[in-house]
Amino acid sequence: MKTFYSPDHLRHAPREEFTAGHATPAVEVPERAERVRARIIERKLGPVLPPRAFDDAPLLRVHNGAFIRFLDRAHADWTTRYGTRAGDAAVPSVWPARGLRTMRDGDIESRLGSYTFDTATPILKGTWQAARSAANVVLSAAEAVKSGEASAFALTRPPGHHASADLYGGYCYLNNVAIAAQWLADQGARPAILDVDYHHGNGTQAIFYDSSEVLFVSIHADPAYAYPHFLGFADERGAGAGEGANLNLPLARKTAWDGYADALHTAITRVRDFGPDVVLISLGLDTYERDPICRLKLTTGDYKRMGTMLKTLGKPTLFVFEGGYNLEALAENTTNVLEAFEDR
Ligand code: OKP
Ligand code: ZN
Repeated sequence: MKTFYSPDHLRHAPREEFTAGHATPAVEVPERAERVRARIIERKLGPVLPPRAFDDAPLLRVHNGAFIRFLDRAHADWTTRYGTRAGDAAVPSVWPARGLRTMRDGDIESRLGSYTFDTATPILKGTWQAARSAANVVLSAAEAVKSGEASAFALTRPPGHHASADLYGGYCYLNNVAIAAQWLADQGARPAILDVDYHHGNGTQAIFYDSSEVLFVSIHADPAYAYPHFLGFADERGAGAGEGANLNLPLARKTAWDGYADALHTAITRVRDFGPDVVLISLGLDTYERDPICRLKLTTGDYKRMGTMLKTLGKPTLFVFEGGYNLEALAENTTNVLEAFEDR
């Protein structure tokens, strides 16, 4: 299997995030992708290839143009406003909640508050370059699958599935999997997205909620107790033409493989019924039993079982890297899923 990877992700190196009102060490760190890349090479899973440069058109099919310009300029605007006294990370402290006015062309504070929904997603000097290169990575991997590869892995960082057309958050800036799915649909394909990250892919869901062209299925910790808290419930089934093309399968705390496999079976059945000609997997490994920020109970061996089950779909498959924060186990868990797709 070909892996696509850009070292530009190293430019996005958060040091801390705000959790429950205090600063905690960041978990979405460069070492994540570096460990996975090293393990892919060790296990001889296939070549690790640089992306080619795509223009902005595929990004603009999914994201709002003003949002993209904002992301590109936000850190410079923050530095102009505050110099270094506010630290390197642009993070808002106020939001246009109910009754307040969204200000997408206001000053930097107004724009940060209008374009994000949490305090966990800092904009650093190199964030835009990293996110923009991740879009090239996922598009290059989509192009490989489109040209006949049975599968490909986009080793994207930062992740993407929490970002919607004009909102970033949850460590995500551009929605990598959505950009690839829309690009594939624009090439005439019929894509289905299956999101197995611990967290609901609220951004991906929102982007395709009204669409019957792209199926979105997500297995995740119930938002009644887990991030992103405000989307991902079972009654969200799509709207308008997209009615029925969205399926959420929320899980109880501490669900282990047996319960997980039931949901995965339901998800796979729905994907198969949709009749896709390409499947995109939002591959988060934070369902792992010793993930530092999550509460499901999958084991390292369970990721082989997951890969084997996904392979039964028998479709060209694009894996897109999302979450997973246990640095000791992340690379093994990731390659366990991917290796099930290798015929050897
Ligand atoms: C990104 B991905 C929770 C603080 C915020 C953000 C989690 C983002 C997960 N107390 N946590 O889906 O793995
Ligand atoms: Zn996650």
